[in-house]
Amino acid sequence: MLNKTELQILVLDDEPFMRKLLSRMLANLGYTGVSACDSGQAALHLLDLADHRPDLILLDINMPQMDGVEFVRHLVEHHYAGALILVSGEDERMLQSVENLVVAHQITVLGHLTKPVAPDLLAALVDRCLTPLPNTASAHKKVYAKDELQAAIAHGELVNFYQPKVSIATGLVTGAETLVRWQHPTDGLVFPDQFISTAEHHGLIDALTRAVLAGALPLVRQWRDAGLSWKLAVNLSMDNLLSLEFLDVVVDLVVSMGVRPQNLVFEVTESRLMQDPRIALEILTRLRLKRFRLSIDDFGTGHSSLSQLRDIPFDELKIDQSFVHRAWANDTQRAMFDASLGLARQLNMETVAEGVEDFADWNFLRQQKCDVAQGYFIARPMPASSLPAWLADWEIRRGQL
Ligand code: G
Ligand code: G
Ligand code: MN
Repeated sequence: MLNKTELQILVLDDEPFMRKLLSRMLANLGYTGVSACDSGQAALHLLDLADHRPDLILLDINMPQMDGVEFVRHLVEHHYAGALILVSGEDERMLQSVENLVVAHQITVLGHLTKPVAPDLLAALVDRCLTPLPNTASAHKKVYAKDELQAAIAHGELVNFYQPKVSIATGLVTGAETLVRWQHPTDGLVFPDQFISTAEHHGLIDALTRAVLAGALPLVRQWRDAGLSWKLAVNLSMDNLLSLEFLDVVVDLVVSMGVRPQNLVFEVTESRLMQDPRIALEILTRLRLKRFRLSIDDFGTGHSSLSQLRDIPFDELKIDQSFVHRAWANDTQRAMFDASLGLARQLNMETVAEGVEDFADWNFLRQQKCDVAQGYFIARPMPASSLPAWLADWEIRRGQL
């Protein structure tokens, strides 16, 4: 890891005063390798000199010739491997969208600073360069072939994890969501983002969902036998809703396990547009008629959340984690959170907030009177065998909330 004298920092700002100010602040913090440029062109030229490659650029996004957004695109072309801090007088929303854009280019953004720059915030951000970052999404993920996944499903290599959901008013457990993982013989525990779309693409999603359900139903049965009315949620893919056979498979499985439909929730996300929505609509409506519960998942991120809400009789609305975590700190997010909550209430739906990561999130939800919370603050997804120990611990924690 680099230390303060080794780190090469470039300040890119068209205003001489800002260049001087930032350079001085950095020097006061003990950073000695600081240089400055007044334009994107000059900075790119510097970048091409092998011994002047910066590790960090403080980038002003409003510059007269080449603006910061354009500069970032050139950085990608120049294979820039360092980090960025965005500096601007623009409002928070604007800075956030530029930051999102930079992240999409797979450049590390340590954060953004609004002018006038506060020295302690600058120090906190620049210091992040000195500590190794956790592995980012840039780590390459293996893509699995159809045959391998098919064999895995057949051989029972898929295992269910469960993430508890709790009532925000009382802290009592209301149920859990089933999240599938693949216990791969050589690759270890593989997460669904690495095989669900493969399953959808190769027509394996019904077999996968059947395996998930078969694994989950005994747990619902166990809860029922213990006198608990917890509800277990299972994720459905839109591809599960392409043929009416799926409905019969689900109903047969549930009946054979002696599980009440009221205790099973189907979470549905629309990840892409459907060719024929009529079959999906029929399956969902008939599931609901049989008293299964329907939940609209990742609300606010799909293709047509509002029209789904209009057309499908959902019981529950899950507010996507991108609107939940830190909603209390971000006006835009908070507006979306409040709007989603209001919509759900008007439609008499139960509201579930996902991505509840800390006490501040929990407290915000409690004030907003959201019904149910799910997230790392309560519990991470875990194997069924870990649920009793978690519950014992939660019983203590919930008393302290
Ligand atoms: O924890 P996590 O990485 O498990 O979940 C990632 C995504 O995978 C979530 O969006 C979740 O909806 C999806 N997912 C998890 N289990 C299943 C499943 O059994 N079927 C489908 N279709 N999606 C699932
Ligand atoms: O089905 P859905 O897209 O809602 O899946 C939830 C996903 O979010 C899973 O990948 C799960 O592991 C993940 N998750 C659950 N709780 C949290 C949380 O508090 N924070 C974050 N970042 N992810 C979470
Ligand atoms: Mn879900």
